[in-house]
Formats: sequence, structure tokens, C-alpha cells
Amino acid sequence: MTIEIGVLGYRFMGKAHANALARLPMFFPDAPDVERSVLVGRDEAALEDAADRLGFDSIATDWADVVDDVDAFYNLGPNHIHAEPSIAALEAGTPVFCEKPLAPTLEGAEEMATAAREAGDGVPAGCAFNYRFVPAIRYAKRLLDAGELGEIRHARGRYLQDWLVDPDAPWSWRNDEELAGSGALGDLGAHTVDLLRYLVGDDDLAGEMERISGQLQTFVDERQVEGSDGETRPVTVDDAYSAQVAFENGAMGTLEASRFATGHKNDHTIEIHGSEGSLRFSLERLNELEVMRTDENRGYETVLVTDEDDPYLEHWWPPGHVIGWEHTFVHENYEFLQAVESGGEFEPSFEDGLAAQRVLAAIEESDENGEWVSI
Ligand code: SOE
Repeated sequence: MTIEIGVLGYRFMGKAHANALARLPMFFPDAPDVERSVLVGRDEAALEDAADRLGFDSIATDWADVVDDVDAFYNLGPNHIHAEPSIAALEAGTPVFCEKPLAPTLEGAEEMATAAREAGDGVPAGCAFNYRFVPAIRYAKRLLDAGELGEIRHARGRYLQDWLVDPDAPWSWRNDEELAGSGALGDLGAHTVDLLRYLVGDDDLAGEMERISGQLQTFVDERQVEGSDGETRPVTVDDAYSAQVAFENGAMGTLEASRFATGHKNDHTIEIHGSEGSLRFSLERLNELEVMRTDENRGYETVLVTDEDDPYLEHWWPPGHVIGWEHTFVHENYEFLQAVESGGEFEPSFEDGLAAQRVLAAIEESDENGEWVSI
């Protein structure tokens, strides 16, 4: 079976996923055969050029003409267009892979998760939290699931970038509540919430996030419109957020993200402390996992996660020949397309996307009322 894919969106995420689809046949020969069938967008000229560059057979300017005609629909557009096309595809029985966060609002995420439930088990609906597919994160999950860190006491995640530090950096859809829903909270915090749920959210570890207290901050409240003659638009979302979390099983959590963390380009770090040991991960050193075991008490040791028996690595290069950010998209596409071919489950699903959205909404509510909020 050749899976014909329709993709909405051809900028940053369009390129990341098109690159991943192009790499699959060479590095994952057991992956399903895939055709980059149709690229969807509004600007026909830009679309033609992107389709040519990204290897698509055709273009369409209306997603409604596509969602019922392909074997899988990728929604890689800005957050405000995640819901309607994805729901239409699911109602047509077409599997959907949607970029994160699932939606700008909790209501939108609930509607999308309902559509996925109603589409039934044979129609995978995935939320593209690509950091679950970093080999070092999979290695961390193996340690945690084996109980090697013991009782989880602390889970900490922060995602620091600095691309908006310059007040002259132009306005974009990521700065607008209508288009994005939130700022660093949804764009970056969604990743961290999902990753902590993936790593320690099981009942025998920290469990789900139960209560949260958080704050949002906007440092620069208007930005110039690129290419305009001095026109500005308001920034109606957060530039940064921080939160503290109470997990079901008593563990404590801290979360933060910023677009103003000078000196940090794409620094997503996770730290887990348990009764038997700890682990530390940084996206800026994504081939490594730092692990500390109390019974050896030698402090943190750096594990280079590039051996052939490490997750996904047998598909790439010999040990030590490190991989990068883009490879996480190859891994998540490999898993999603196998689910499409088999009509099976894919995680993270729309349920996971909704679970993350509930945490984001609780942080927004806590920021508004200044109190702890139950999730
Ligand atoms: C923000 O700049 C961003 O592109 C996020 O939207 C992505 O999800 C993240 O992986 C990298 O940074």
C-alpha cells in the first residue's frame, strides 16, 4: 500500500516533515511507501515553489478538496487552523497528524479529541510532539519504566529561547492570541508538559499533573509588522511563563519557558530526581543523557546514546556518529505512518494533545486568578 499524504503548511514544519518523509525510504526500509501527494496553502505562487522544493506531486488551495482524497492528512499550519481541517479529515475517516499545540484553546482541543474518538480506533490521530522521539528521551523512559530512579520526587522542565529579545524583532502569528492561543506557554510549554507526562506520568511513577500555579508575562507589548512602513501590532500573548506543579503521587514539578532567555537558542531541558537516582537531558546536547544512581554515588555520568541497540539508532550511523533535531521528525513519521498502514494506535494521540492543553489552560487560569488550579 502506498500512503498518499496531503500536507497543509509548507514553511518551517512543512520543511521538517517533508525532509523526514524523504529520508524514510533510505534509512527505514521497512517504513510504508509514501507519496507526498498534495501540498495545501493559500498563496498559489509560493505553493508551486514549495511543492517543487519539498517534492509534492500537486498543490491545492482549499483543504476541503483534499481531506477526503488522501490516505493521511498532515496539519502543519498555524495553531488557529488546526481544528477545522483536522476535524473534517477525521469525519471523512482520514488519519491526521497535527502539529503542536493541538489547538489555540482548550475548547478547540476538546473538539479535536472528540472527532478523533468518533473516527474510531482504525483512524490514528497524532499530535506531533517530536521530542518524545529523541533516542536519549526513549533511553530515559526505559530507565524510568524499569524503576531505576525509584520514587519520583521532582520533575523539572524548561524550554528557553531568545528569538524575541530584540524589541525590533517583527510581529508574527506566534505573538497573537487569536492565531496562536498563547505564546511561549503553548509553543514551548506544550512540549515540556507532554514530555513530562510521557516520562513520569504513569501511575507507578509521578502520575498525572493534579494541581498547578503559574504566571504569564509579556515583556514587549507591540512589534513592528515586517515590510510595513512603521505599522505595529499588539503582542497579545505571553513572552514567558513559569509554573509549579503537584503531581498525583506527591512529586513536585516546575515548568518554565521563555522567548527572552538571552543566550539560549533552543534549550529544552528535563531533570528528574528520584529516590534511587536522577537524570538530566538538554536538547542542545540531544545525543546525551546524564544519569546519576545513588547506589554508585559517583555523581552524574554522561551516557552517549548512539549505540545500535539504542532507540532508532540502528537505522542511522555507527556509534558516536551523532544525530540531530531533524531526525526526531523522521522517527515520529516512521511511527505514525506504520499506525496509518496498520490502522493502529499512535502516541502521542489527540488525547495526549488534549491532556497537555488542559495543563496550559490551568496555567492561564491560575495566572488570571492568582490561585492554584486543579487540572
Ligand atoms: C518555536 O520557535 C519553535 O519552532 C516551536 O514552535 C517548535 O515546536 C520547537 O520544536 C522549536 O521552536
